[in-house]
Amino acid sequence: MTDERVTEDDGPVGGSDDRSGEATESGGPWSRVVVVIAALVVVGAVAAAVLGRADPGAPPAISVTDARAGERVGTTLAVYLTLSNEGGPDTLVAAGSPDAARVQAHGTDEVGMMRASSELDVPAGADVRLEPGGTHLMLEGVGRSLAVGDTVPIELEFDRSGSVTVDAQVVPLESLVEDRPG
Ligand SMILES: [Cu+2]
Repeated sequence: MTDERVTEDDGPVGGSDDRSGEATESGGPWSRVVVVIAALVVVGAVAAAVLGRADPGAPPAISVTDARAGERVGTTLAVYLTLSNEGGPDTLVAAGSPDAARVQAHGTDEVGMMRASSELDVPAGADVRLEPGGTHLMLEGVGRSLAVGDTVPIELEFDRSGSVTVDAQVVPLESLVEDRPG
């Protein structure tokens, strides 16, 4: 009710008067500030808990979606999928399939050459997309004849999450080329 006195504090004499008056009656405004700060601290803590994805010490929580395989070319076949991690960081360290002699992660460089990579990082809170024209899983030595609509089981081995199995559905090669950006 008398808060305007604080802003009217422009005279040297009146100023000292106002200040002494303030000291006795200003518990109100200051306690309000303390309440606001306390509320902000609580809101921040709740937000941090809800957004736990940012905590590097949290266990990883990986889900695999959109798994699809190109048609077999010779005895090789490329698999694309999305790794979503709602938890702390993890790394894909190996992959396999009962339908293939070997499964490797392949990156694709600027000139379209494929390079094998032994590990694939899945950072905290990240979506890692393996897409046509980029990183994929290369199945080599595929013995079974796989037609469009068939599924290929893929076992993914993560450093912290352990083994995750996903079925990739075989799709026409043309549908993968259409996905390719540019
Ligand atoms: Cu490849």
